[in-house]
Amino acid sequence: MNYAEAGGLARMALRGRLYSLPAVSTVSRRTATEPGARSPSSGHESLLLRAYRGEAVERVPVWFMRQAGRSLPEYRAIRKRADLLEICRTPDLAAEVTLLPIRRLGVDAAILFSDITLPLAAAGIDLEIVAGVGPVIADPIRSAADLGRLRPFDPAADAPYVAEAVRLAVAELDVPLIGFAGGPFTLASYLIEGGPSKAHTHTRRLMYGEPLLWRRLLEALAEIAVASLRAQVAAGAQAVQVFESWAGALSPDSYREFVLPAAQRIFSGIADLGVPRVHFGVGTGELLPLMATAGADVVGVDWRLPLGVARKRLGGEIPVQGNLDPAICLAPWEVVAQHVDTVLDGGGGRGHVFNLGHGVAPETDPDILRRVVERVHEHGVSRRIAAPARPDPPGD
Ligand code: 1CP
Repeated sequence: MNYAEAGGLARMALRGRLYSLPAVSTVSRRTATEPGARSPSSGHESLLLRAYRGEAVERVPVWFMRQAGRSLPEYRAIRKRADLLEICRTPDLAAEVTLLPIRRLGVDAAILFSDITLPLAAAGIDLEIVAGVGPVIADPIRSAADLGRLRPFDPAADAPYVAEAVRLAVAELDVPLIGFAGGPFTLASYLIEGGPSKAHTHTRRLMYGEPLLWRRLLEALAEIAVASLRAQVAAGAQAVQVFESWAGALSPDSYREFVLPAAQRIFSGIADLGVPRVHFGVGTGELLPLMATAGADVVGVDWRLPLGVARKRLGGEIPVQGNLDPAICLAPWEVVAQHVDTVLDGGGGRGHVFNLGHGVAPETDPDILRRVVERVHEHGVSRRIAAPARPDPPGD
């Protein structure tokens, strides 16, 4: 039996087991804490973790950012009964939503169902996630006095349901669970703007105009991320991703001066845990050389750069994750398939985890995502996987 067949059988077995779970919110609380429960380390030899470490793999692993919510009908059904933060605060539900894409799409990793702004709410910020808008903060943070409202985050006391959701999900998973946190610039933007923003004008004004206050805010946000990620890993998450989604709003010089130190603090603050650390942002083509110095093991790349070029900008050594344009998944299948192959070829096999260049668009047909996974599984056995050297793209 070749690897692809073995993988297919394993996946069928996994799907069979997961499909046999009742539909919603029935993950047993007991299962996760029983001594016989599957150990969180069971996925250590998984494709995902090996690819994140830059080791040779039999095929390219694949998962999707924002795979757990958004486009899945099962998720929408759950959302009719509970709002987003309620799901996050109810471990059975959060674990259940985390498992949905594993069942339906056959991806090689799960990502915890939560939100990057949840630790802020748990650390004293009056925050609501408004349907169709995103996180909205009643009283934005724009002064030293405002900063006092952001207290340190103690995951065990402030958000024990997160660790419980991780334990419940991990007990059911045969693939690694990825924990995550918001990057300091991205979280600062929500706190300062009071909600989603395209221009991040208040944020940049404060950054340039009140650099000391900015630094204190970013240090506080870095500590929140470290605490949150450490708690998720202690509960069983086997890799972590820092979503610095909006860092692309900055020039390289501004990123270096105002954000990089906090990013470095996050990655050094979790280095001893030994789990792969992914650093992702959107529109970060010009920031990649700096992001390579933040201390992550893997850098996520959006769809604006060919992966070969991204690798070169990253110095050629760091594994990459990405980078299919999420909008391509809205096109006819033949178009999608062609672009999947282009990403796989550009990724060069080794040290590549297939993903979208940003989150799944809500209107995506989950069946297209399932076919993308199948295609990556079939075609992601790169000729170059066994080759020691990564491709060296011509020019930049
Ligand atoms: O797969 C998953 O969906 C896992 C859970 C998850 C993750 C990884 C959610 C649930 N949010 C996130 C991360 C997140 N949240 C990011 C980083 C990823 C990215 O860049 O897309 C960001 C920026 C947020 C903030 C946020 N939360 C937004 C974006 C608003 C903006 O500024 O444009 C939105 C719309 C939310 C709400 C939210 N969080 C999660 C879901 C599924 C939703 C959609 C709303 C809902 O279903 O009610």
